[in-house]
Amino acid sequence: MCAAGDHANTLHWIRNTGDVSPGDLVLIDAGVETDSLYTADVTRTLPVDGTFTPNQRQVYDAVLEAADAGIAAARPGNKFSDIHSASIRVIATKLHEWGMLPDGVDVEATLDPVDGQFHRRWMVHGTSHHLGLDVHDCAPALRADYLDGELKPGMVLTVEPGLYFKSDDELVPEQLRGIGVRIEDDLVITDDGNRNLSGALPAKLKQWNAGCRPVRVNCA
Ligand SMILES: [Mn+2]
Repeated sequence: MCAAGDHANTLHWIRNTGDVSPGDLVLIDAGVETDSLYTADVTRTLPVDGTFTPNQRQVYDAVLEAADAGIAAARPGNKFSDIHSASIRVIATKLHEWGMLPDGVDVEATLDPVDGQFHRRWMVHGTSHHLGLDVHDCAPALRADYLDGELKPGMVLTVEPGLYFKSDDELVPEQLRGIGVRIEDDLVITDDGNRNLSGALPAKLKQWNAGCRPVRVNCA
């Protein structure tokens, strides 16, 4: 899926249409299925003309921080849902800093599963899904086995927080409207943490500065 500008705020812009204009971001969510039938999908969000505006950078850095927090929580012994909890806490904290939560609602209040969840307006999906023979592998599994299931070495899953500020959303500060960002990596859980299978795809400026470039993947 490829979406530029405000189209990135539609979760699955499967029309893959629209102008790619200087000054906009382009969001590319790329999935593959190999000859073995195993699947994967990764997402990167890039500035079309090579440079983030300060507002785009603000949103991108928030999503990147949420991704790092989710990746840090992806280790054996944690629950699958701990990844989402870690990422969504960062998202909620940023939205609170930016004054986007209702008056009197702090981070803990919005994270309350029953009376909160105001932040979900701008990240309406979960942070992770398993990868396997289905790109959303085992998604219909019972909560006890999936969300509440324990992470174990060999499991492969995504971490993909995002923030989506539609151009006509009047609850979003005007300067942030029209910006949509998602960063998605694929991890394998190891004995002592995880290995980022898509880490060679730069998500951070320092990776570019260090000369890191996307690698060619041979699926044969
Ligand atoms: Mn995905």
